[in-house]
Amino acid sequence: MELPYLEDVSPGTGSLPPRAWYARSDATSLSLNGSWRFRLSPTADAADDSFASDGYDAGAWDTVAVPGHWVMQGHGAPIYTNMVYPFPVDPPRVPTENPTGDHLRTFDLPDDWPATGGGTLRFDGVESCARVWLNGTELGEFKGSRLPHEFAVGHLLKPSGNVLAVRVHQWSSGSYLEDQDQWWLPGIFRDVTLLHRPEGCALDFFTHASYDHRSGTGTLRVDSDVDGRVTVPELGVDVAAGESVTVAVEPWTAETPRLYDGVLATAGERVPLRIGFRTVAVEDGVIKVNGRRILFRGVNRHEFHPETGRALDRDTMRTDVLLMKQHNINAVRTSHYPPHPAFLDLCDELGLWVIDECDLETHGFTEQGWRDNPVDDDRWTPALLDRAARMVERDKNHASVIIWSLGNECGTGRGLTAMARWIRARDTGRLIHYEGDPSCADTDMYSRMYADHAEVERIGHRADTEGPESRRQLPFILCEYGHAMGNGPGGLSEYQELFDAHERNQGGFIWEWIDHGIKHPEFGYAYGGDFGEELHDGNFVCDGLVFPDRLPSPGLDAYKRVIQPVRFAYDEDAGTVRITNLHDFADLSHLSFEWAYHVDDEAASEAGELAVPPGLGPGESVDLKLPDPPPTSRDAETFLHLTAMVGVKTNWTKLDHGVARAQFAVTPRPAVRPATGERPSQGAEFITLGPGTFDPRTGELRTLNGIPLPGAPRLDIWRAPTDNDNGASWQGGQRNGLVWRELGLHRMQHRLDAVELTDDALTVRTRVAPAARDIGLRTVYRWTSDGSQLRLTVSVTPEGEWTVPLPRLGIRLGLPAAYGYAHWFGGGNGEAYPDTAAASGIGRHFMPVDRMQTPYVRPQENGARADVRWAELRAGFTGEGVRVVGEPAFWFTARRWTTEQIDAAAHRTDLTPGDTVWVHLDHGQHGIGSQSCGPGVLPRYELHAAPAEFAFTFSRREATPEEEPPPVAPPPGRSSL
Ligand code: IPT
Repeated sequence: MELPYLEDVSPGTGSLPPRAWYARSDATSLSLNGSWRFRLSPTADAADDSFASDGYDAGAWDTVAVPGHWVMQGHGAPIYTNMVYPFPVDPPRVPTENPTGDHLRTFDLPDDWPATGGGTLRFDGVESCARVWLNGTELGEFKGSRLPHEFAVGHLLKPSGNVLAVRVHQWSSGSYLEDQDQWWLPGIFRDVTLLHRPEGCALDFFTHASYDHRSGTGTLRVDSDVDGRVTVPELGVDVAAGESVTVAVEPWTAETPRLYDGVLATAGERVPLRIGFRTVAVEDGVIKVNGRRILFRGVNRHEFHPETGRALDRDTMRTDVLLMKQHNINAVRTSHYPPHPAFLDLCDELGLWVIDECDLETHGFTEQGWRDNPVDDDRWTPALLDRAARMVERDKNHASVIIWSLGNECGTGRGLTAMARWIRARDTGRLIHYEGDPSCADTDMYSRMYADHAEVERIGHRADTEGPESRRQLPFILCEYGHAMGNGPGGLSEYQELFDAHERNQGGFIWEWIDHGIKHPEFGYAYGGDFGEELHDGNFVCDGLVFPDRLPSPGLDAYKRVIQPVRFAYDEDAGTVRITNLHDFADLSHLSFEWAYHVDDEAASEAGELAVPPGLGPGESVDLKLPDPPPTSRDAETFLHLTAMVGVKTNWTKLDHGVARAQFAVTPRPAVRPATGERPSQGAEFITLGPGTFDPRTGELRTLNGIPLPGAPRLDIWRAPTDNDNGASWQGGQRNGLVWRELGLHRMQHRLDAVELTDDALTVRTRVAPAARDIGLRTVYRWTSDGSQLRLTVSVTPEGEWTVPLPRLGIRLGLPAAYGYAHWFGGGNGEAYPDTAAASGIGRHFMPVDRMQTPYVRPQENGARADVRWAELRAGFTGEGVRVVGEPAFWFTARRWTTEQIDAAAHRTDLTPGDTVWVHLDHGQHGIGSQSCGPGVLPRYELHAAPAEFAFTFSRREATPEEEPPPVAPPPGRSSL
């Protein structure tokens, strides 16, 4: 049976050979973006193609914006699946129900459109298969959604009334090659442009610009299909295309993105060139650029916008690059397809290493043990080679692109080998990446995703003995790690240590940059299943370092600290700091340094500039003497703060932007004064002890300083499981979130054993345990007072066999809604958990309780602040309130809803503030880890059920009407900018 074009395995017919992409030349062009006529049909052939012929009246059709996806514009709906195909696997056939969008646009040529020459029609991206007509003549059809396709159309153009018709099928044979973990979003989602092609215009050209770090020279050769001259005025270069020239240059690196403007002039066209000189090679088993080892501090970036899907405007692309740069990120893997080419222009200009990945993934074939996998079937090889060529030809002139990636999650096969061979023959100046083949037969590096720390350490020692010997000679990267789904990822610092310790471990790319939550009137942000999909993978699509609106998450703040390019090490005895430049190329001349001593919560009592030699080269260290710390009274704490800020004009951030910081305790935390001596008294209705009144029957605290408590303090071990607590089904190890629930840790019962009054204390003895289990926690609350303060000591003794870590261990209490302003001395200002605390700095923080919430798209445990010495909840910024001092320091969380409500919520909009401020004072929190698609919590961050004792001292905080209200802290994530 002969298959129709959308189902045959060919990449298409009628288009021009792929070539270099450039935004503008002196040739005229016409953008065909804008409002197009649109008609949606349920099947590929429901409507005839007469709409493409001259004179068709589409006046009754709807309209859509191009670039755009029709499913984001009210026609049909998005579908989210991770690796399964949302249609039967029967390659290359696709379902009869195949949403098909007919697009129509009429246009006139502008008045200055030259009368001579040709024209090229360019589509930068159409998902997944398009058939194209101009003025009634069929041009051809194509697949390869995130790749450009051009057609020669000069002979068909008329001055006015041109009719461009495009039929787009959601499903095609190409869909089998595009099984990336993302929303399925059909449509013409990138630009459509008509390019004038003057006589003698440029065709394809390839800029080769290498750098010899020994001589400090660059060698330039621009190969061009058409004769021409290459000029680079700044370098005095004026040579024929194809001719090499060697001159002294400054090299391009991601840290020092030096570009030289040039021109390729053919007889009929002048094409601007942006040239970056750099040489990429593997030497001694290490990836080197310009002779130096590089370390990827990377992210995986999908193209995503919560309202327009993968149709991104230039501002959004720039925002992404700027946010990355501002968070110390130096590399992007364009998971899992070539991005809009303008994004790569930004990477060239602002400086990011790029792994450019081909638009290829066949992950769904794992469901059948990779049987019939297109990448191991010669019939599909032409389509694979077409994709490789379209990526390489389009992007080959970008300095930022240093590695080509064959695709993602395709298993193994001959087709991949064919792609690698073709790429190597075409481009000898870059390396090849592919993760899915452990033999590394086709690649220049060994790459893994989600390998745990122990494995990365083994690999670092080149002791990964399970693979072929040849692989151990290769450099290593983690193309995906640190799964940023919901709260987390945890354990990044420990990976960074392994990257720093082993030359072979050249860093990695966090999965992933952005949550793909789609803006939704009811849910806030929608994820898989919210559009009624039959088959979907839920919120697995929300696993980014930035929220859908690009607000940085605490995970991004933490990552910024973990990868900061300056290390500070304080030697308390010597009174010195060692500063190490962790850049790969740059010295420190762009940074200014400061030291400051902060005494307790007061402003710096001393601060000054730190005279770091600006010429300190990459990898070099310097020891600097610090001024002596100021004298500190017995009840204050002193911290040394060290910061590195941008001190020169840059194109990626403002002056004084913080790049690196560190904090060191100079004095120990002073002991907390004991609150004892007062005798509890039993009245008719209450037991009174200092500022507290208690229920004599239950021993529960009813009022504190006269404030009635909607929730008496009591033991709490439950947290709304995070995505990383719940883990992924295919991950090894115990999935704590599920085990906790199975054990019943979300419905602990509190049995009262005794309420005892003694001379100096009220003691309440309880046992806290889940129904149906013999495990429990003996819990004793001991209350004492000095008359004005009330101290609670909690002693916990586990009983039975606890085989799981505890989610948290602490107390929870409820305050009336008025106490909605938090003020604390401790870690902040953002969220932190034991293994995600890199960005948490001790100081005085102030925030409305509403601001302390981290808005994960799927609600889950969030918002804890680490190392808190004391916290206040005030009625108003300067109002009266409750003060609590912890012994030892504690995890502080406050919110207007309960853990149970978070646990029951599916979307942000399910959470609405109640009339209680729930306060968690935790002695311990279990770590976060990365098990939603990676390793779990490292042993050192597990919270084991073990005997524990901790105390909180409550007192009244008086209003301070004269106090200047402190500036309101920025929302989570904006703090580190
Ligand atoms: C890995 C994929 O490469 C990526 O696209 C994404 O799905 C990620 O996981 C999880 O969010 S594949 C996984 C099965 C290891």
